[in-house]
Amino acid sequence: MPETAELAERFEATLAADQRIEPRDWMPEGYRTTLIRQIAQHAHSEVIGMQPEGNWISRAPSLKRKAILVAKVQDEAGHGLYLYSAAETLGVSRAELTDLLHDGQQKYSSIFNYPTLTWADVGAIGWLVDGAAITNQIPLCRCSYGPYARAMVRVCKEESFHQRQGYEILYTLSHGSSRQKAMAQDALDRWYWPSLMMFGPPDAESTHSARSMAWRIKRLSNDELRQRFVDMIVPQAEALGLTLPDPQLTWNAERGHYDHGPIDWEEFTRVLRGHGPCNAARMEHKRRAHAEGAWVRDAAVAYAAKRSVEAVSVA
Ligand code: FAQ
Repeated sequence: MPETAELAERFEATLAADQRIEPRDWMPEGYRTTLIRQIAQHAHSEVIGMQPEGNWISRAPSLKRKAILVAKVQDEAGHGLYLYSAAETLGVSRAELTDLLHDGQQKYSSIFNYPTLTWADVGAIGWLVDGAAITNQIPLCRCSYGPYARAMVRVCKEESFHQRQGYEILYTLSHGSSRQKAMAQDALDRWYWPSLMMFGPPDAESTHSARSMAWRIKRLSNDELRQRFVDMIVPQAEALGLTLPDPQLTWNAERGHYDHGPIDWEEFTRVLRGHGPCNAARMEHKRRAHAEGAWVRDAAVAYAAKRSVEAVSVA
């Protein structure tokens, strides 16, 4: 059995060669716990993220829109499952992670604490929230931890469909009647700044970035990703004929990027502390749905036990 120092050397050499760490490989405890924290938070976000859009399934304006939205919301559930499975390879169960979320010891993304007031919000979520999610997740396809990186490949493909459907909803509204266009603009006004907050605090205040980047979990910093996102959506907003609600947004020819105005980090902190517009409602709904689903989990466990007894008696 190799000594810890030798195992640590192998771990660092694997990272330096840009190869993947796999579940059976030795890894430092901090690497494991950082991954569990990030993957669990990501999984919880996908699951809680079903609520704002789920709110519109029964009110989607046509059967086609309803079918698309149902498929999208189901995709988010699937993403949650891939991510819980990736976390399980690190030695923690989905049930444990769910308990940690319910106890308030783990988080989900700040963005899902905002309400969906109109149909245009479904478009804004698809365009901006899925757009931000893809911007963040494409580099995660090169994350050093194999199961997380591989889960991201499929998730990104699905998110890109989600982003297009959101953009298409907003495009239709913004090219419709003046009331529809105003509804699209109102949704953009409310979702723009929270979507910039999704990338996390500024680099100088990001507690985990330096370590996570050294371990090649994160490939780009919070601010780099936020910048990519802003640069991507400015021309898209122009094509929609909508205005991003930031009077300070200007092209900086020297940097080759858009400069944006200040983000309200106090609002971000408030939301993270549980005081956003929907934190309490989201968690209340999640805990209730989990309790109401207990009989399904019990039935699945009983069925699996019965099948394993039958398998033993046949053998
Ligand atoms: N919300 O040191 P950093 C989606 C926390 S998926 C809440 O910079 P890190 C799909 C952070 O945990 C959206 N908390 O942290 C979808 C830490 O707290 P702690 C989710 C946040 O991890 C679309 C503290 O602040 N995506 O939308 C947030 O290095 C539509 C310090 O921050 C992912 O989770 C936040 N926004 O970087 C579903 C992607 N930002 O633990 C349905 C994977 C930061 O020390 C509908 N995650 N915090 O108490 C990541 O890439 C990273 O975890 C970051 C944060 C970039 C989010």
